[in-house]
Amino acid sequence: MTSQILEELFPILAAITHPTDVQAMDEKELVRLGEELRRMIIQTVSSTGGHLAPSLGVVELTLALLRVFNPEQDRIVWDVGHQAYAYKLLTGRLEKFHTLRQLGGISGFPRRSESPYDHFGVGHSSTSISAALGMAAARDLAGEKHKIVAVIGDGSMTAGLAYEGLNQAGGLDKDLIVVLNDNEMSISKNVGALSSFLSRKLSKRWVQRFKKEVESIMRQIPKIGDDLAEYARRSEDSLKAFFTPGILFEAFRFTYIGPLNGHDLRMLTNVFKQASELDGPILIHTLTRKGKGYEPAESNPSHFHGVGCFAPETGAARKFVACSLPTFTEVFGCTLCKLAEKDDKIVAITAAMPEGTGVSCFSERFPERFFDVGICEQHAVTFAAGLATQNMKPVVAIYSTFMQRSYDQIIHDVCLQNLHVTLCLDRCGLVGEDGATHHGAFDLSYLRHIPNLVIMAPRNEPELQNMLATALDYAGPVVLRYPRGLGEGAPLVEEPELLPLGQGELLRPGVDGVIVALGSRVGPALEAAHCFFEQTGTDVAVFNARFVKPLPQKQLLDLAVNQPFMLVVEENALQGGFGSAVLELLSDHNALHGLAFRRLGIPDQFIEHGTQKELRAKLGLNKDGILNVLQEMVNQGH
Ligand SMILES: Cc1ncc(C[n+]2csc(CCOP(=O)(O)OP(=O)(O)O)c2C)c(N)n1
Repeated sequence: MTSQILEELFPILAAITHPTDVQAMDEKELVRLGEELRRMIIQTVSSTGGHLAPSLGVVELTLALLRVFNPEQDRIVWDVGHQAYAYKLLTGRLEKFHTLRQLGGISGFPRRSESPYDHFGVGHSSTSISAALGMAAARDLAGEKHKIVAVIGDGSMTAGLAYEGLNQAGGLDKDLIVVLNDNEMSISKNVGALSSFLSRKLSKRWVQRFKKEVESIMRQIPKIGDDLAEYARRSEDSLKAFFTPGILFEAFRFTYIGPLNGHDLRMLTNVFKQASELDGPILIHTLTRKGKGYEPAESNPSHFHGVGCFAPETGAARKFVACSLPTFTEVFGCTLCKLAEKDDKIVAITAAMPEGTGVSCFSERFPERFFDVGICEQHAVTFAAGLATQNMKPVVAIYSTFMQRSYDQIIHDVCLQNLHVTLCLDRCGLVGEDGATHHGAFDLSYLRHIPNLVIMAPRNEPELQNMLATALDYAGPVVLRYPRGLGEGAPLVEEPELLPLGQGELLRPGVDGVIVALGSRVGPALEAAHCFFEQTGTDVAVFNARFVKPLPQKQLLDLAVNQPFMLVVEENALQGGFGSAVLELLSDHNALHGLAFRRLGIPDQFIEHGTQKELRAKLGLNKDGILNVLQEMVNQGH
């Protein structure tokens, strides 16, 4: 969009040159600005995809923050950061907003390298209070005076990390404002005891009626009854605080303000102003509606939490390629249901992502065997370990990137005790537009060295089915890693079969070299080998490793002896990944002598956002990239 069109369609937004410009605006202008922000967010996300409903829900909250705080001095720390689109638009990123989540464009999350107004980089949840508290401690050590505000959602408040932050903040008594953005939703409906506690919003009328009843009961107590009744009459505030979430936060020594209507800009601005003059830790509890101002998102906030391209007039999804193939996630979910029909020991666990990880169907079919633990990946794994000690067969479905949080639980609670827990890691490898915070680049590196663990990666849909059945049959800890998106379209099997542990399969024979590929990279490796043969007559074998642990040791050693070169391809960090495992094996067995050896994988850097296709092309992890390396190896005489 040119600046002229921007000025025509979004006149108030386009006129903003500094984030604090909103401080001089009158109410009418602010209302129009709110409308322009929403229109811009809906229009852009409809063509880029992104986190629509969370951002629409905090338009007034964002404006109120910038009415009171100056992000040039003050610090605003967003939790998860998926709701910060309005903030991006008001802090200098209007002209680049159409590049949201695109290769080379602005990120879908706050990033310190993107803007001086992004005070803390984020993408994973529940970090804001800890980070803001660190900033507060640094401010006080430097003798500075600015304000620090953390904005956290009620979903993100389900994670233990948030309470670790609250606990220390209350103990240190630092000046810090936490805004709790409560929309009663995580991605799906929020879960757990705390979420029902937070939603106990009492009307003033209810409190007054309750107070009258308490008063009359107290008056009947001989001697002290009148005094107590007088106290009860005067103490409406403490009574209300006692029955509202205030009691929880007051226990952490926060001053609690709320619950407040998070769409009432004038009132929010006043409250933020007053709070900025108070000392100590303060928690402001705001109630907002996820998807506010866009009917399709308000009525289906889960779907519009993170959404692909859609028609803005109706909200209907726009699928560029009509596709009836199931994703790996869907194949996993269906197969799990099938296996659970025959085995009532199987239970499924998700950390606040039933749709994303494909276990919604399980939750409907087997509600009593389904557990959504909230955004609590660490707890999910230890909870599964507990279930496994009682002979249940827990299956924990979590994205690779979020499973990073559970590293110690996997070692200490699961693998050390050799418990039968199946960890299903979705979104392994490059995930696309969510970018650096979300790529599943590291799981093999943070899991491969843990004793007792079996690690498998399917190349296609039926192999995923077989691996899930194998994992549930094997009485120890297993990791199953699969990518985001579609498989190859290979037909599903009716009855999954058990695979022999630590055995790969030779998919294509060849005598001029071998590609050893893992999981999602097997398909492109096969294509590259076919193409290379057609182009050059060089006949390269392709081996589907299937297992990272135990490695298909004998098969790999045989290939090393019989082939002139070996190229290992994976979609994990090269450091500590599958290729490293093969290299260690060959080195330990003196099998590298006379063998040209190369690895292809994710290099030692954080990978930005872009489509999966673009990123794979950039990193040489597609058919063409593999072909190039084959050509190089042949050119160099291996
Ligand atoms: C550690 C971690 N686990 C899971 C997620 C995926 N995730 C992103 S947003 C979200 C829900 C957050 O809910 P809330 O904080 O209430 O924000 P809302 O979207 O409702 O505004 C989840 C589970 C994540 N970002 N980080």
